[in-house]
Amino acid sequence: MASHRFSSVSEEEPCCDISRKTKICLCVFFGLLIVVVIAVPVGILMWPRPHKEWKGEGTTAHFYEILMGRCYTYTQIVRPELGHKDCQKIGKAFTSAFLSKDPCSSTEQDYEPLMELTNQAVPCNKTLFWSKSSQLAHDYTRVRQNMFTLEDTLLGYMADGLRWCGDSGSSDMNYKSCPNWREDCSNNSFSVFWNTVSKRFAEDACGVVHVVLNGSISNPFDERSTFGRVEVFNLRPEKVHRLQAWVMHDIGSAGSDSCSSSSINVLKWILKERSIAFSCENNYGPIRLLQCVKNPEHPSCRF
Ligand code: N1C
Repeated sequence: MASHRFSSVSEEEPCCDISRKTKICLCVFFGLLIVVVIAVPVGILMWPRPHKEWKGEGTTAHFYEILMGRCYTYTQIVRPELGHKDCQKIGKAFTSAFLSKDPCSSTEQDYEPLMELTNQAVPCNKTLFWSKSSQLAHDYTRVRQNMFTLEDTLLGYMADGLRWCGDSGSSDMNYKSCPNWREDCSNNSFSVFWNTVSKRFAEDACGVVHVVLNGSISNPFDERSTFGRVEVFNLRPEKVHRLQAWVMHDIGSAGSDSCSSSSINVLKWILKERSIAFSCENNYGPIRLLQCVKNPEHPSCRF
């Protein structure tokens, strides 16, 4: 009997050992299976995908910080009279307009919340447009502080000279490349922004409005420029009485008849059709003086 009991125990032990090992093996197996079936696909989905490559320069480094810094500088120092603007909200609305979105399918609606947070009245007779004459126009408003280019308003001031874009497959900005207007797509986040804010800037203008044009290039008025495509067509004839053009030649460049050139005639004609009066002056004195400050020795600057 004793020998029978002994032999039955010794027969069971190897059997129990095997089943414990088997259980451990099964646990490890199912554990691994869960990792493979769940964790790997989740990991793949969550893994940051490389941004698409575009032909244009990528988002400006420290874009958000620059935007915020400029917003506070403008509202606290440059134009404190503008009153309270919520820079945190403005910054969020700016980035929400393009982050996690296809940078080639940007729309005016994307920028609508940003536009609402940054509305700003420019006094009548004080709007200054420019085309291919950015430096000169801004030199002028720097000294004529009561005149405004778009970059002298909050939103233009914040965005001036920056580049930005996002990607539909990522919540980050693309710092490597952004779509170019010519080579990639026209509805890119950057161009749509300038079209949208330029449109509002023109719609809001009133009284006599001004434009600085570059008389040293073949077409001082370019119908494909933002000024020629967007701003001229969004002036409101019921409140804009006249457009005054100042066609400026670089110091030392030949020719002084730009106001009678064919491209300026096109501008005149478009405005006539829109019932807005037009006047034009070559080398407007006060702006000429600014050019001369930079070129005091030039013969044309000897008054
Ligand atoms: O295409 P443009 O000039 O005629 O645009 C200038 C015109 C101005 O009157 C502004 O109100 O349109 C507005 N505007 C800007 O304020 C602006 N700041 C920076 C348009 N574009 C602006 N930028 C960038 O310069 C933007 O990248 C755009 O494509 C250029 C346009 O410059 P431009 O051809 O000399």
